[in-house]
Amino acid sequence: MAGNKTFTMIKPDAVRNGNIGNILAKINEAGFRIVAMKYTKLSAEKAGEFYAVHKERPFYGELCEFMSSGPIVAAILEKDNAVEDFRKLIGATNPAEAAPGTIRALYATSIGENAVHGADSDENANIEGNFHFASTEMF
Ligand code: DAT
Ligand code: MG
Repeated sequence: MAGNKTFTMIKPDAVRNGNIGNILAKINEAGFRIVAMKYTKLSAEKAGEFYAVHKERPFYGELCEFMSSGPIVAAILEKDNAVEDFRKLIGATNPAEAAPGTIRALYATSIGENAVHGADSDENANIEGNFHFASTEMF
């Protein structure tokens, strides 16, 4: 059975472009409840740890540099079928391929700077949520 929580980050490009409010509004309109949320910044080392699954990919260095280039908003979200529904809401990794109306179609600038992160499985949602939040920060 699909779980009811996912993990997201509003990435440094979207924060710099003033889109925190717009993105949170889309998340809210889509029926997600915020379980935990913080405005924070990743060190290059922490970004590297978060994206360790991609460390053999050619874009890994660029990805870690970008994700530590400015503040982000990290959040745990709750809804039925959260992981899959949130991936639908954000759209494809490459904004040029993201469906109209999705968060990446609206606010991403490029495949590397694509406005939001969304966990890709229940297991990763749990790992990523625990990476950013202590259980006492979840409501
Ligand atoms: P997603 O974020 O849609 O789950 P992913 O897990 O494949 O995509 O990649 C993680 C992030 O890495 C992605 O959001 C942006 C960056 N990335 C992926 N493919 C890339 C590429 N071809 N060039 C540059 N950055 C890339
Ligand atoms: Mg991914």
